[in-house]
Amino acid sequence: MEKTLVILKPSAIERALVGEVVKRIEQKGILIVGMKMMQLDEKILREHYAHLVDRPFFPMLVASMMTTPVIVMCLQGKDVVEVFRAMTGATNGRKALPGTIRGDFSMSGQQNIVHASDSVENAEIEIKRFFRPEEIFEYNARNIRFIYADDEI
Ligand code: IDP
Ligand code: MG
Repeated sequence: MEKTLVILKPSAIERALVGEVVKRIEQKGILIVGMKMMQLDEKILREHYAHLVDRPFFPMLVASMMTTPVIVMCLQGKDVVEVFRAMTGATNGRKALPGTIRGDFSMSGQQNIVHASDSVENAEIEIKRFFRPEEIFEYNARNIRFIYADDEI
């Protein structure tokens, strides 16, 4: 099944929102198949945010992502990339809709609680960037037949 990469950013750690985000993931019926705390460095952030390297806020973004350790997660589910992006909301927390993670917990364009892969292709690259293969666990929820219909699995 499809996988996506989520980062609980320093804004989630510092504001004690880890449980809140994990709760939403679990309640939705999305499976956590990898999860660990790590300290990001400039090398991995330059790679991860390569599409933003020329933007004026780039140095501030990189510095803020290194202020505390982060929690990286690999999530699994049907169409999970699109589903979790929708749960995340717009980049700027002030514009993100209420009900989304950013819409409910962020007032900032930068301190926006979570990163979520934006395409299946990028999810594959990002999972490899943050996890070793043995850190991703292949299993299924025992209640999977109550999360999905038989023809959705
Ligand atoms: P996304 O996180 O919604 O996919 P991206 O455009 O990929 O948004 O940007 C990555 C991260 O860079 C954002 O989540 C946010 O933390 C930061 N960022 C993006 N645009 C701005 C901005 O205009 N000012 C400050 N930080 C920004
Ligand atoms: Mg992005």
